Amino acid sequence: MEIEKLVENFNLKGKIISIEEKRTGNINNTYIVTVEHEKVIKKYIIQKINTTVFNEPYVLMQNIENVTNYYKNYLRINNEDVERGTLSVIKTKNNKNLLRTSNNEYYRMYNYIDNAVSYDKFDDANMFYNVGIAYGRFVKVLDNYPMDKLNETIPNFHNSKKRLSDFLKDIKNDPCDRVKDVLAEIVYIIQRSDELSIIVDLLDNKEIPYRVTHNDTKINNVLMDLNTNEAICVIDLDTVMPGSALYDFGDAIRSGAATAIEDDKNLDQVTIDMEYYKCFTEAYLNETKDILTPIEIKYLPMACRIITLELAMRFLNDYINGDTYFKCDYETHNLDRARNQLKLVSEMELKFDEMENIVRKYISNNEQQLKKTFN
Ligand code: ADP
Ligand code: GN1
Ligand code: MG
Repeated sequence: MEIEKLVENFNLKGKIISIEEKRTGNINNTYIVTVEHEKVIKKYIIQKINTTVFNEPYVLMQNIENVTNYYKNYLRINNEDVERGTLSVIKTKNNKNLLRTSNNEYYRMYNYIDNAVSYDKFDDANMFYNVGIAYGRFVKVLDNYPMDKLNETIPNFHNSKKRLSDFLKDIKNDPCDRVKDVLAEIVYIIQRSDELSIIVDLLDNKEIPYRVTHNDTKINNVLMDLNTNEAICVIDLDTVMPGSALYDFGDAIRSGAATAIEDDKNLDQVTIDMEYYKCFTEAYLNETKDILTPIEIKYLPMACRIITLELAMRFLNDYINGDTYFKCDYETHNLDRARNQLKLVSEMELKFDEMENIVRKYISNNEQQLKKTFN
């Protein structure tokens, strides 16, 4: 359905001046709507929810409303910017947080956060430092959020162990006859299959706690102020669910400390920049070191390898299944993404000692914690 027609269903005033598609993100469709009312120009975000991925859109929106209201309350109490510090859902004229069209499509609307942008790659490590503060604060703000009030929007989303067994089944079925072309990549993943169990086992054995986690902590899910480069708002809250903070730390490093974007075909360009890794880790630990447990802190570097391997496997799995999950621009897009992420895993393995030393260094002012963490 035409976006212009849909906008009329939401509770806002004015005349539409322009609608522009924002082509970042691999799942939903995002549009920026510019409206003029009494000579004032205002922007909104309208998004079509991918219901193949999120099959309970009302449940998902309930989570987002609850979490953003909780976040706003925190910002208000701390005298911070309530308008720009988190997303604000714009309701429909029928006071619903979601618009369902006659052909069963689902759309939602947010206030556009002005004077801010997201990046797929930073050319300044300080910006990644600022993202570390934002994702660290996310853990802090939601530390006491009642987890039983959160719905699981995608069950087993970061259950890397289950993802591995699904992957092995799909290899057997080989629905598109593509397995023969990706044997080396499959072997690479299987050789590391034990690693995919580490975080799931720690959670299952209650060695680390479930927390309210974001689960999609790419750097382009943080809006950065255009003037100050500060990280002002964590967005893309579709996957906020109970999970492990380890995946969130790892996913941010995977996307922000990589020297190339995740679908760069030139694998020579793909490695992890240790200066970026250091900046994010310092900022994130400054915010969370009193919350995270020693075991969580110990596994932060390993989590970077695990989430990168998990995502490589997800991209390869989607390629094997005929590209039904992630948006693709060309036939081997998922395969290129998988190869890129596998190269990043290899690079992280090479630099692993250094990654561990950096975590050690940032908690070294607390001798007791250091002992407990690394013994
Ligand atoms: P996806 O789930 O497809 O990744 P996102 O919610 O992350 O979708 O939105 C895609 C992009 O749109 C973001 O990276 C950001 O640049 C922009 N965006 C999303 N919401 C807002 C907002 N409220 N204000 C300003 N820009 C936004
Ligand atoms: C998807 O929606 P987006 O583009 O922020 C995916 C993440 C992946 C990411 C890889 C719900 O995130 O899990 O890490 O692509 N989101 C979902 O770029 O599957
Ligand atoms: Mg996003």
